Amino acid sequence: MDRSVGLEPAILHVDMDAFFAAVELLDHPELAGRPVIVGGTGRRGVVASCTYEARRFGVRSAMPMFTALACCPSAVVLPGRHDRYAAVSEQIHQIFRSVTPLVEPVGLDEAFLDVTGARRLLGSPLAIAGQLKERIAAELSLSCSIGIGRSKLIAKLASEQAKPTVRPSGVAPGAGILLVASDEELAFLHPKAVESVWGVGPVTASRLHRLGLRTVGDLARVGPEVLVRALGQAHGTHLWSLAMGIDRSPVQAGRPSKSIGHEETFPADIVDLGELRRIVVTLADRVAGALGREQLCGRTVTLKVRFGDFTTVTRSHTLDQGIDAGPAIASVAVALLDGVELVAGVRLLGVSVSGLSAPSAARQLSLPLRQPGASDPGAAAQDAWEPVARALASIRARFGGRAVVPGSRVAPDTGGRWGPTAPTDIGTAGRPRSGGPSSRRQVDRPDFGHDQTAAAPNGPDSRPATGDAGSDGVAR
Ligand code: TTP
Ligand code: MG
Ligand code: MG
Repeated sequence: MDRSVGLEPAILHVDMDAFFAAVELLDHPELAGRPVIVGGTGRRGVVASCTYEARRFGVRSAMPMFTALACCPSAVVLPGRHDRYAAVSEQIHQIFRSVTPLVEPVGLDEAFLDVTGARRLLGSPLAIAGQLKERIAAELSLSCSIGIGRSKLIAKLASEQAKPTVRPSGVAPGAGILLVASDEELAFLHPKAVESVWGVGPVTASRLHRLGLRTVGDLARVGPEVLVRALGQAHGTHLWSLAMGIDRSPVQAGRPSKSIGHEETFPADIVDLGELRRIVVTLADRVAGALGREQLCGRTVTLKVRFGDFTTVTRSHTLDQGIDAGPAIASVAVALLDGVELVAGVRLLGVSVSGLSAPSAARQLSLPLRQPGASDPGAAAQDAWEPVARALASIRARFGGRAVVPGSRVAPDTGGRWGPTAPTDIGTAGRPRSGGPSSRRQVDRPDFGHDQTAAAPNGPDSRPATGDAGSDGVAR
């Protein structure tokens, strides 16, 4: 008999503390206690992770490195080693999976675990969290924070609250584990800023602020109608539910990365369209390589263009069939680029593919895709190219744009990244609306100057996808 039937859901959110920086400290124990920053060391480098000691001086993730060093000139700055973090991440996720198969990874350093059914064997959710924390400390010498609640929303916010806190006077250890019981949920949730809820990025937040709504409690009190008027039906009702503590999004076990992408920040803004196209092709190639390694294909291609003033445009197109070949991804991404009004020099370009699945056997038979210009592609390859051709026609019809160049392999490496190339879960940055192109314009936070696009870690811009992504187009 399943004794978990009738039990309240118990969801854990586990997030490593200062993950990249903590891994660096493992390998450089002599730096313990020092402010350590991991990030881009170039002129436009950005902080990826920093120890809590560095945070005492005001250093934060995503801060330009020159600002971080102005806050904390004594900081030790280390370039990232993505492979190392990925290896440690795999060990962490193995520990998660030893507790329950219901693990939803969110980026490298965090996951949701549904332990509702694990209680029978392992004890209360609090006991399970304690065992997890101890194992991660004992086996990996790393520290994590764990939130426990009935829903992913509450668990995530609880893990954030369980983190160490930083004051100018020093770092105070956090609770480490925080359980929010169901009858405490609203008291826990309502004092929090609206930005702490999924679906509230900078654009939504400023709309809410204009209405005088600053806390989650304000959203709950004002009622769904006001939120629907301000944000539209889907986003408004969803946000109201969350404000009432209602989040039924399940822990999606074993879910593959929501998307795979690469992006690149340039040492100087680029205005030349030809160069931008070539970079898009290069990025698409890298995405294809990452898809190949993970044996995935994806239906939605998203292009991200960030201008020198940080204004960011994301454009997506969903094909009627998954693709995984570099030229196919490149063709769609270049078509999307051609529809973007290049109002200023471009600081960053990103290409990602989402809507991931394993390529179907039928599709694999038709590979390789026809390379543009190839003489006799063969019927099968032509079939495989068909969805791309349809996508291009549809993108041109929708966005207009310049002549679409073929996705040829011209690949100057423009550099400017701080870390090695690696596929990353880029959350749902610019999450495409299904079934067609989408375009949004936003000003958002600085990039990290490296390949890892918003990796669905902490922070209001990086929530796992739950329901409506809202109108911000920021990573949820
Ligand atoms: P986070 O879990 O957000 O941050 P953290 O683990 O460094 O610190 P915290 O204790 O607050 O959880 O992100 C996990 C890793 O993802 C982080 O170590 C580095 C990477 N990352 C970036 O590269 N850029 C970013 O802007 C953020 C937020 C994270
Ligand atoms: Mg973390
Ligand atoms: Mg995280």
